[in-house]
Amino acid sequence: MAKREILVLPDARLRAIAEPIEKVDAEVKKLAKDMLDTMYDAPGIGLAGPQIGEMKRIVVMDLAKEGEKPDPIVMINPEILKYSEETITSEEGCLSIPEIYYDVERPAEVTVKYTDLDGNEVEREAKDRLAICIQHELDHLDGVLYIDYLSRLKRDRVLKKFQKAEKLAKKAS
Ligand code: GNR
Ligand code: NI
Repeated sequence: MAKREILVLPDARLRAIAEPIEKVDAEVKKLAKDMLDTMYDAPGIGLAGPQIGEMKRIVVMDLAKEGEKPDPIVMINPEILKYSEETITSEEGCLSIPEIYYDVERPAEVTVKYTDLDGNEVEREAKDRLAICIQHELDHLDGVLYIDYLSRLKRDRVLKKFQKAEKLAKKAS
């Protein structure tokens, strides 16, 4: 089990665009495993490459509830093909923005296309928590965070809090 460090705001890597993965090789499989280990340990329901400083288009998720059997999902080079008109609002959090939670409105259903760990192309329709998680994780691959959907006032408040925390941490070290 290889747990990796999760980057938090204001790390610039969280704002960068991740690169497509060219081939699903042993290195990519190892990365997916490290990401799942890191996500389960956190614990979280999803994790994107950039959150551990791997600037690659890969995300992992597991939406199984406590007590259910694990249901790991790995998406390589994922793309959303279709968004529903209908939206849902739900509270989101992010392992890279610890201890902050806000309501976000997003399309309620998506169709996503991706390559799986066997190198197969998969198309899948998602709704509810999975649809939200897919959108949240795919945003990370383009340097987008859920706080970007809040009012400027709320977003700036969050950013300031983490900028200040980083300054204090630097001074202490
Ligand atoms: O663990 C997580 N929970 C969560 C809750 C609501 C909406 C999205 C998420 S994803 C988050 C883990 C994370 O930061 N993934 O990038
Ligand atoms: Ni996140």
